[in-house]
This record gives sequence, structure tokens and C-alpha cells, in this order.
Amino acid sequence: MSILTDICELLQQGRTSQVRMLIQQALKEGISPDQILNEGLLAGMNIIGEKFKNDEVFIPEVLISARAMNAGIEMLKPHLIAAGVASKGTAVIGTVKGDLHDIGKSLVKMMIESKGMTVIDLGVDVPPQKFYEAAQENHADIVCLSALLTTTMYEMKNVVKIFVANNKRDSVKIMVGGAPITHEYCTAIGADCYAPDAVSAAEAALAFCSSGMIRN
Ligand code: B1M
Repeated sequence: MSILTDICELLQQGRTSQVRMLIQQALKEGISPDQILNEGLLAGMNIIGEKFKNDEVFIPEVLISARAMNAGIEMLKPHLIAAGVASKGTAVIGTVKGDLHDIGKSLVKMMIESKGMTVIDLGVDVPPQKFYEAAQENHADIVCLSALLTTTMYEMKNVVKIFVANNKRDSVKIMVGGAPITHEYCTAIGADCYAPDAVSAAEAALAFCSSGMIRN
């Protein structure tokens, strides 16, 4: 079906208005919203994700494609809801308390969304309590913490602690990332997963949800 291939191609080129136009046309032609999502938008974003991983494209290209994808998802949302297409899981994401860096966090958010998951973005400078409350309110499967400063990365431990203190540590996975974070640090603070980049973060988030690895 060439219209879906075209959406996939144009998304990779970040051509938002053309992506929107083709989605409109595809819907008119009776193509199902989940097919447009999976075979058009997500297919294109997955290719960009792989290219980013292999250093074939860089942050600006990813952000431009992600913008086209978000515009497409916004158009499809009412149709997807009407068709009862379920989200593949829910993530809460934010940059930890005291830290204002949001570019990497936003990239991680977009890549997780590109996997068909719902993401609640709490923004930057997020206190541990807010992560906890948002996870509870939204029945999150995974909590994603970003930190770029060696002076703020310690807040990640406080987020883990608040889930433990409320006896809810087993209800979510906690993923950590950002330039100063390492696998060793993740293990030391009792988080579940460290991802070095946005693509691996999205793959890990989806794997947690689809393999039923979330502990209840
Ligand atoms: Co700041 N800053 N900054 N800064 N800044 C760094 C981080 C720094 C390394 C620069 C340096 O000195 N070389 C340094 C930190 C040093 C340290 O702690 N060791 C630093 C500093 C010191 C500061 C201030 C303290 C400076 C000052 O005021 N004296 C201050 C702190 C403010 C605060 O947060 N309270 C500050 C401020 C700023 C700006 C506001 C000017 C701006 C942020 C703008 C914004 O985000 N809207 C800024 C910027 C832009 C940077 C650099 C230049 C770039 C960061 C960035 O966006 N990279 C940075 C130096 C550098 O990294 N070269 C620097 C691109 C982004 C895509 O990468 O965020 O690493 P990154 O995300 C990656 C991965 O880390 C990973 O995926 C992303 C992409 O694949 N990832 C995750 C990120 N989060 C993840 C979560 C996951 C998984 C993966 O799972 C949940």
C-alpha cells in the first residue's frame, strides 16, 4: 500500500505538513488508523531510531522526524480511541529535582511514544514525590528518570526510596539515564534499568511492558 510507504518516507524526512496531508487521505480511503500508525508513522520512526543508533543521522534529524510523528499521532488520536487501539503501556518521565536539562529527556519521551506507549511528561526539576504521585495516578508501568548533572543524579536514589517507603516499589520499573549515569550507578541505587541513549531507552521500556516484566 504505497500511501503508507509514502508516510513512512516523508516522516523520515521530517515533512510534517505532507505527513498530515497523507494521513488525511489515508483515512478518507478507509485505511485503518492503527495501520497508518504502525506501517506509516512507527515504521518511519523505527528506521530513524536505527539510523540514530548507527550514527547515520543526528539529533536535529531525529527531532524533526519526531515532530512530524507527533503531529501525525495528534491527528490519529481521536480515530485510535474510537477504534479502541490500546496503548502498549504507560511511562512517566521527567528530569530530576534541581536539573533543568530537557533535550535528552524529550528525545527519550519521543522515542518511547514512537513505540506506541503513552508518556506522561513531568518536565524538569521534578521532585521525587511528583514522580511517585504521577506514577500512582496514571497506573504507570515504568518511571523514567533523566539527570545531566553530577550534583543532581543523586535525586534518582530519592525517587527509588519514595516508592520503597510507600510499599510500591514492586508496582513499577524504574529506568535511569543521562550523561553521568552508568549501569553500576543504576544497580547501586536499586533502579531496574540503565539506558545509554533514547533508542535503547524506548526498546527497554517497550520490552518491560510487552514481556509482562512489570511486577505487581
Ligand atoms: Co548544562 N551542563 N548546565 N546546560 N549542558 C552539561 C550537562 C555539562 C556536561 C557541560 C560541561 O560542563 N561540559 C555540565 C555538567 C557537568 C557535570 O555535572 N558533570 C553542565 C553544567 C555544569 C550546567 C550548569 C550547572 C551551568 C551553570 O549554570 N554553571 C547549568 C545547570 C542548570 C540546571 O540544570 N540546574 C547548566 C545549564 C544548561 C543550559 C540551560 C544552558 C542548557 C540546557 C538547555 C535545555 O536542556 N533545555 C545546557 C546544555 C545544553 C548543556 C550541554 C551543552 C548539552 C546537553 C544536551 O542537551 N545534550 C551539556 C554538555 C554536553 O552534554 N555536551 C551540559 C544533548 C542531549 C540529547 O544529550 O541530555 O545527554 P543528553 O541525552 C542523551 C543521553 O544522555 C540519554 O539519551 C539522550 C539521547 O540519546 N538520556 C537518557 C538522557 N536522559 C535519559 C533517560 C533515560 C535514558 C537515556 O532513561 C530514563
